[in-house]
Amino acid sequence: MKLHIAVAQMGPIARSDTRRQAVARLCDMLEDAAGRGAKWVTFPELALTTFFPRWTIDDTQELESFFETEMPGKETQPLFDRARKLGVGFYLGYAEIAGDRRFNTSILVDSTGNIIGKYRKIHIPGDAQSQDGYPIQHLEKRYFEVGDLGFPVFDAGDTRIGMCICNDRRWPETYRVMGLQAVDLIMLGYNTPTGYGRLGEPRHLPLHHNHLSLQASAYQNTCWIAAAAKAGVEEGIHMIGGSCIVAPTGEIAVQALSEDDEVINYVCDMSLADGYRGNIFHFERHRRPEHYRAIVDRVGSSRSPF
Ligand code: CDV
Repeated sequence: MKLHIAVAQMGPIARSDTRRQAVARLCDMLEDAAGRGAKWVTFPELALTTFFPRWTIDDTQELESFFETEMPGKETQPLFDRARKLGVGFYLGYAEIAGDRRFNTSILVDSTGNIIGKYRKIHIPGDAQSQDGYPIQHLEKRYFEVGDLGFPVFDAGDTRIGMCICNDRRWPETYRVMGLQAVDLIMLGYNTPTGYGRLGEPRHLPLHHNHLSLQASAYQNTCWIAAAAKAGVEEGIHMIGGSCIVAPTGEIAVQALSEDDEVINYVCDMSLADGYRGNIFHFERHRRPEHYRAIVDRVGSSRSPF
């Protein structure tokens, strides 16, 4: 079976940009992807606003202006309408308020404009308080709870689709839990700054680690991965691009070249996974879960330097 998919990378979104402006950009890229024949489009993490967790925001009203209370809401409805008109499904990342709980969320919307899946980010990186001495703050732990939905996989026609969000892509457990549910395609969005974390890290490394994680995971879990960045200089912080579609061979099939709004697309041969699933990664025959106890029993290795 062939599945034509697209990834819609976004350039920066300014703090002052409105939802209407962001949604118009998403609609334009949906149109572009559909025009090329794509049936699914992956948008970035927090695709409706700037990456607000880079700031300490104490004003509740301002903070809540970055969150969605309903999906679709008045301002996001046009994206759903456009998807239905074009007959294209999509993944969308956004900040969700559910009662008094806040999550970093993604949804899977089918080609009739219906939400068929929801995921809430599990690996929440960064800190709850801003850290002295770090040029880039990353305060997701201040604003988001750990997701409570696990890593579900959804049936979308003949394709089993899973989702994760940004930092999740660095953790092998993310993919293996979905691999064990026979996932065919994992969609994910990310916002990754250059220069976060280890001080003095060479500037090329974040992009290298991005592709390293995606390529190894697609191969080891015999699935396609569609990964969409928010890229470019957003509010003074450089965000990596490198949005891509990765094959179960571990190869990058296609990659964005710009750090701006850019659609990339690829006709995926879904049978590429079969050779691996039937042999080297035949899970039932070769996995040895009796030796993997530590993965669920232990959280860390107690060798953390801090
Ligand atoms: N949005 C993210 O989850 N960003 C992290 C940063 C903090 C490194 C990432 O893993 O890319």
